[in-house]
Amino acid sequence: MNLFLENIEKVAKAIKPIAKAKKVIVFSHYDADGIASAAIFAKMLLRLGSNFQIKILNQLTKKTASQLNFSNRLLVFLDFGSGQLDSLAHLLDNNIVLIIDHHKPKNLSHLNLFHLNPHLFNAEEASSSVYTYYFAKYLDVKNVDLAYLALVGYFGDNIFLTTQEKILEKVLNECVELKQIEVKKGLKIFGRFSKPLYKALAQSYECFIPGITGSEEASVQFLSEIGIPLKKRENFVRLADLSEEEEKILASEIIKLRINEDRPEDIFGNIYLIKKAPEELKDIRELATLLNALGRKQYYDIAIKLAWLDSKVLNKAMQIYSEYKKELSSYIDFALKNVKHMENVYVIDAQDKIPHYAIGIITSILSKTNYSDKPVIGLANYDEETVKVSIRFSGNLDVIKVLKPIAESMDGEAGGHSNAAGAFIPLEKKTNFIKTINKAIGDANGKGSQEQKMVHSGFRPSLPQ
Ligand SMILES: [Mn+2]
Repeated sequence: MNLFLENIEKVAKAIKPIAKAKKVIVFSHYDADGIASAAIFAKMLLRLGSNFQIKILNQLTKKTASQLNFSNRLLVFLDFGSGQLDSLAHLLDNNIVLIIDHHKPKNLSHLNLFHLNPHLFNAEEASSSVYTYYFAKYLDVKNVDLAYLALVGYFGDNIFLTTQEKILEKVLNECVELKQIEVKKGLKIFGRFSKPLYKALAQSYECFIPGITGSEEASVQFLSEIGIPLKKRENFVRLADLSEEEEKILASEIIKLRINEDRPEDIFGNIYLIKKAPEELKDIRELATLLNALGRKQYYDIAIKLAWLDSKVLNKAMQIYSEYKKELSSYIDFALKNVKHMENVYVIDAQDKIPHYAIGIITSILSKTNYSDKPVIGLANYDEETVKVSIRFSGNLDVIKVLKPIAESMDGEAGGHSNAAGAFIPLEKKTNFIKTINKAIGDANGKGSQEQKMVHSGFRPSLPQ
């Protein structure tokens, strides 16, 4: 067993009596990984009979962290905390602090600190939900029924979708052995159970289908050309209704259309289905998407119950999700009309026209469609004096390396990964920030070789799933 997992086990055994004896406050991030992690941890604490509270935050900023005021508690930070450790230091003398996170950590040791982060153990990076699952399992083996949630968080943090870590294989094998997950080969298109196929194809934003994504008419036409019926017995056909043979035909026709994409065959692959989930939640990626939407709309209770596959909250969750998608659609329109073409970057300065919780998603969408040849930077008001910044680029440039020093030199803070990062900067520095980062990216491109990505022109992106 690897060193990091051994350490998770040790810490879980040490925390168990503390979680029973002390009041526990769990802080977690509002995205699918954070919510999946919180759902695992909460169920574990319920079973332990702990006295606890869950607090989901859209971000653990330095300011929020330094203002936390507790004593004699077990304070738990899931999916954040590692990067804000210096701002949490004041809590360490009078509390026990547990952090389970996978973002770049600050280094600090203290007798009362239990810090579980793969970077500290040279372990491969997965999602917080994966490590939280192993923590819960080592604390009490009956928590293995939560294994599927490790995967939900993993697929929610979709920056990992293309990597194949051993830890993913391990957790996946457990899920299959425990009969929680069924793995099938199929089209990785969102809405297998929940949408008419023609709509699912038109909205297949994650796996782009040239000529189809973005147009329901083109999608209907395409299906008729390849002989897949639009309706069966008066009902619109869903992907779930196709025979294996039909799905294969559909897949090979789609791959033909995608021949100029980076990896045309990527649209066909493993589909992970949660066996005991109601139909709408069966596909792990769909559940992750729902959790993400619920978190962003601040329906945290519903999100956690949904993660536990509680079908009583299903209708409400679907209703919130459809409202959320409508909102996103209007934000996409705004972004497309207002994107500024700068020398080395695209900029969407949304101010209060796009909420801070959506700016990252909108920036991602633009960067994966018409605007993939340069980094896309989105900015939205966070509070009266702070701006949230998102940067996305899948080309050959480590965006966090460029973003972090600039944000920090302007009294801001930054975090994230090489192709997706975010920052908070003071509002008054915004103009200067845009100028500085445009120049810095130009300088960075000059040094390294820059890979030009294909640009899809004249394409109107459809909604993210
Ligand atoms: Mn995460």
